[in-house]
Amino acid sequence: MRVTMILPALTEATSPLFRPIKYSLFPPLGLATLAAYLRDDDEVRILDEHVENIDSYVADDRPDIVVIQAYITSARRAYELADSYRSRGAFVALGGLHVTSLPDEAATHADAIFLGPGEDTWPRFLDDFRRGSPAARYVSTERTLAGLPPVRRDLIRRERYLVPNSIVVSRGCPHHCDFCYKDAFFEGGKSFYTQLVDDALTEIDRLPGRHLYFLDDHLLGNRRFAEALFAGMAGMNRVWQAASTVDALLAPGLLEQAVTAGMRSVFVGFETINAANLPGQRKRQNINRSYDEVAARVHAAGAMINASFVFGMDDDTPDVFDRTVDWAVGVGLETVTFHIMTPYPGTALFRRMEAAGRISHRDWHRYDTRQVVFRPVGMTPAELEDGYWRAYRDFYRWPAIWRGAAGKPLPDRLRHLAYAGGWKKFEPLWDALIRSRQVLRALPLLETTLGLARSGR
Ligand code: B12
Repeated sequence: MRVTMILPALTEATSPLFRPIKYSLFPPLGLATLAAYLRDDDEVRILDEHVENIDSYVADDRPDIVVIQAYITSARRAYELADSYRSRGAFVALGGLHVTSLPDEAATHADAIFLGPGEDTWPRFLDDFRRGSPAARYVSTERTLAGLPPVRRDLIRRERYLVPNSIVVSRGCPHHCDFCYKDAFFEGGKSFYTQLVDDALTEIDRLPGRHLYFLDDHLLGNRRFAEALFAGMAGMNRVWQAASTVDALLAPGLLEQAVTAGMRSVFVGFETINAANLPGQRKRQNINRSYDEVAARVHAAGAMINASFVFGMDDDTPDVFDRTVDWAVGVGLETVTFHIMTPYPGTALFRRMEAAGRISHRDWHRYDTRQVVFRPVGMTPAELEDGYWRAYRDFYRWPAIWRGAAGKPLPDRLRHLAYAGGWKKFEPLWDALIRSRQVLRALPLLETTLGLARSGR
């Protein structure tokens, strides 16, 4: 059987918003996870449109099944590919976050749609398909990561990514924030579950090189699991980055164990510096937590912070941009990711906005967190969009980068400058390397810079 698996581009490579470094950071693992359920004699290929032009391959491709993973901003492209494959007689299987949020929309472009994670539904479908009786809709209900077949990393074009060792050892998150897709995606079963620690360690052990990139929504979400994982990783000489919430980082001891196990940077969902926004967004894990303390603790432990902020919540007014940047620079955050609040279909936030008549349109490809797609309360859409871009510019200005780095011990100051400066200021250099397909040459360069910056510790 011939199977083609496609991850369509979230933002077309021809768009001025396409940033090669962002899309080439690490390989996503959804399709390689599903490919593991195929047989040895099946012929399979994974195409990631963020890192390769797939048009000429697709034009001549005649698989038995095409699997397409759709995110909200890639849905339009996903449907275009699906329609084209269907017209050529391939069986089209569509899944992913957007398909789960809007199954009826997706179903018009597919022979079978998949709701939720695929570890239970995909093997069931494969059996049905081989028997000649596939269903039109599969809904995930059984949630476990025990005994998964190993991710088909051999199908990933490692040389196309900056950190080729992405890994995911859990699914979902224990929290239920209003704006998050997760509750819809995991409906009908567990919404947070982990691998067995030994399986996770075995997978880590199999990965070559030193750098890992954990894709988990919240690696520190189950304390017992995280502690056992970090204990097992302690002697492995790995360096890695992961995502966590503020409450987990404040929990005594856990952060330090993560750093001992090699965590060098943590993505933190601060989301808003307006405490009044938090209850409305059900961001309970942030309520009454000191963000200053989180920053101080992570830095004292020796790790860097990549902070996430969302602008446009109902208590935000036009001063939120300057206040956020000022705080972020003041506490020395190394990198930040700003988002404009975006009500994804299927979320509680979307339902609330829709009921209030505040959704501006349903052009899903514009739901990319860089454009305002709803009617904000405390400012105009133009103020929100301008403020978002200004916040990025202000955070990554050299005087702000210097101010953020000042006051840190020398090795950390150098590392701060390398990261904050390296990420944004030298982006054209990274992009040139990536476009010339020299991604793997960029990594040692980065490692040398950071290695030097760490050598004082
Ligand atoms: C990789 C990644 C990216 C990459 C994507 C590039 C790329 N090449 O894919 C990058 C870094 C570019 C990125 C960007 C963004 N991302 Co992102 N990203 C991820 C991340 C960390 C990992 C994805 C992954 O590999 N997961 C592990 C695999 C195993 O899970 P999976 O992909 O979901 O696959 C399973 C199922 O979906 C299902 N499935 C999927 N397809 C199919 C098909 C079939 C047929 C079947 C049967 C099953 C199936 O089966 C798989 C196995 O269970 C996720 C977080 C996460 N933990 O998933 C966020 C995540 C997807 N990103 C998110 C967001 C918000 C963004 C941004 C909008 C952020 C921003 N403002 O910059 C941008 C998108 C910009 C844009 N233009 O739209 C959100 C999405 C929310 C939503 N409702 O869509 C997530 C969930 C993070 C989060 N917790 O908020 N992202």
